[in-house]
Amino acid sequence: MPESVTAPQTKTKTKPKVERPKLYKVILVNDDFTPREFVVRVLKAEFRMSEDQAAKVMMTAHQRGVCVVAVFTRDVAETKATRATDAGRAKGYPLLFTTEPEE
Ligand code: TYC
Repeated sequence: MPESVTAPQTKTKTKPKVERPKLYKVILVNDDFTPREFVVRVLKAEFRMSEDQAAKVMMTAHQRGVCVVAVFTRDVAETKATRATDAGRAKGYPLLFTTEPEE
């Protein structure tokens, strides 16, 4: 077959085989007992935030009740939320991180 002759195209579009994984928000919940500096320390350690980023997220939760920390796949979001919550519990603080699916 000459190079210019090609077989007829029978399929125009193929459904992508991979789907984007659903994403989950990690949410920081305010409380009246956990020290501000401790919240900032946990945000920096578990979510690799700068001092400035962590302070802003902490203050947003402090003033509004909750703040979205970051968005991850489900496993990563749940693991980080659990680790961050456990860091507070280890010090006797009621610090709470929850997860919630993105719309
Ligand atoms: N409200 C706490 C205080 O005044 C600080 C704090 C901020 C705690 C955010 C939790 O998610 C939180 N010491």
